[in-house]
Amino acid sequence: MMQNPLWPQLKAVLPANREEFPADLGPDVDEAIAHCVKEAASSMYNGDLAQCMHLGKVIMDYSWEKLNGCNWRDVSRDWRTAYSYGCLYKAVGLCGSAGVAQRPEDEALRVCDMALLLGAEIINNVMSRIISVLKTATQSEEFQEKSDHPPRRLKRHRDNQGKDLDTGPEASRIPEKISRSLSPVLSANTTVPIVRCPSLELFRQNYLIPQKPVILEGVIDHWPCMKKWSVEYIQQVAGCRTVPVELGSRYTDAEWSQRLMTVNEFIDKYILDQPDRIGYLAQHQLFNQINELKEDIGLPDYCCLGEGDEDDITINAWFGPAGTVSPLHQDPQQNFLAQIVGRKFIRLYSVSETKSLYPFDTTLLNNTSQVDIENPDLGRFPEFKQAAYQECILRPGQILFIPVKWWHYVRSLDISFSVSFWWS
Ligand SMILES: O=C(O)CCC(=O)C(=O)O
Repeated sequence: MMQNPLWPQLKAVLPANREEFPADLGPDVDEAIAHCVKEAASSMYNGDLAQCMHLGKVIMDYSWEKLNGCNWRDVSRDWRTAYSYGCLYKAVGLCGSAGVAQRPEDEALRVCDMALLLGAEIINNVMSRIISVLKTATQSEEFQEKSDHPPRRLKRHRDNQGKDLDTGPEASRIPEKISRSLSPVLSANTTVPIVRCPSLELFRQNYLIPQKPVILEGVIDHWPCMKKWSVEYIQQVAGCRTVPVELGSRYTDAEWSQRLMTVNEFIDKYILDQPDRIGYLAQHQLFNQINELKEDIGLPDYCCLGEGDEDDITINAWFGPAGTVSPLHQDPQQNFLAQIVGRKFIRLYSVSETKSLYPFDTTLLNNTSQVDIENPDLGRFPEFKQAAYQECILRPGQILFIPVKWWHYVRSLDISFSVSFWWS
């Protein structure tokens, strides 16, 4: 088989020779698969990339069964390592041999993302280095294609003077005009207080210790995401990446599901077209997967008041159209919910109100309320109307502090991108 010009670039990010390429697996992996992992490594270094790809597929398929055969928390790390090796061989095989597919880099990128999503880290994060090579290749091809076919843009939205509201990177920053969701009217005595740049000590004394919600302003203005993030920018840095997307308006609905798709597909189908069905990129791993986005954010300084290490902070991405809903639920850590693009309506209830919020009684959903808080069925949930709450419209540049286990309901009013930090 002829070689693809990408092969030398991929080779450059791999260990220099077979001896330096570990291909070692832990004891949980069957001997036959452990043998395939070594064989594929030899094929790769001998330049037999067709065999490398074939073995990669076998390893991926076999370990896939192991990854899906039990609860995720019981899956052995050894099998996740095997899966990553399978992905590496398949990706290298796809791109190393000419003529396997028209744009083998696209499929190779998808395979590498699967390794980042489900596999374990191998060879000092080699999958991310392979992704960088593939991305550079796809971007130069896309550049070529775009010169022939101009890219799809956001639908035109004009103000009442007929001026375009959606040109350039400001497109997703004029959400009031394009909102398809109604903004509720809030009463002054239930709104969450707003404080500008409090000192660490003031935040600790007035909000963290007494566990009181507060909106912090002026704290993330310097993060690059505040200037850079727009739908176009996300397409540019992450469009070709595969991510899990939640489909359906809320995870408590029977028809709610998850699907893997590229960020471009998500944006085309759920952000630009704004169909009746909601798609939500609500992702715990997005920032580990897409480094360019991680570099645009920081950590709120107040996280240092927690007892855990920085590495223990979980950073989540929440990207979706107007109308995404996270039903009323509680989480076991403190949360800073930072709003980067668009606005969100948020309602909060303290832990002491739990009884009036009627949590589901299944183990999986016992942190989620059965009440649809914007349209409560008071016949079924009569005590709900007594529950005291606070609420707010969270705007770009603001961070909402949600104390541990406080119940929160979130509905986006615009195309919205938020980042939450769970810390203890
Ligand atoms: O923004 C959302 O939709 C949900 C955020 C949330 O639940 C969280 O950060 O814990």
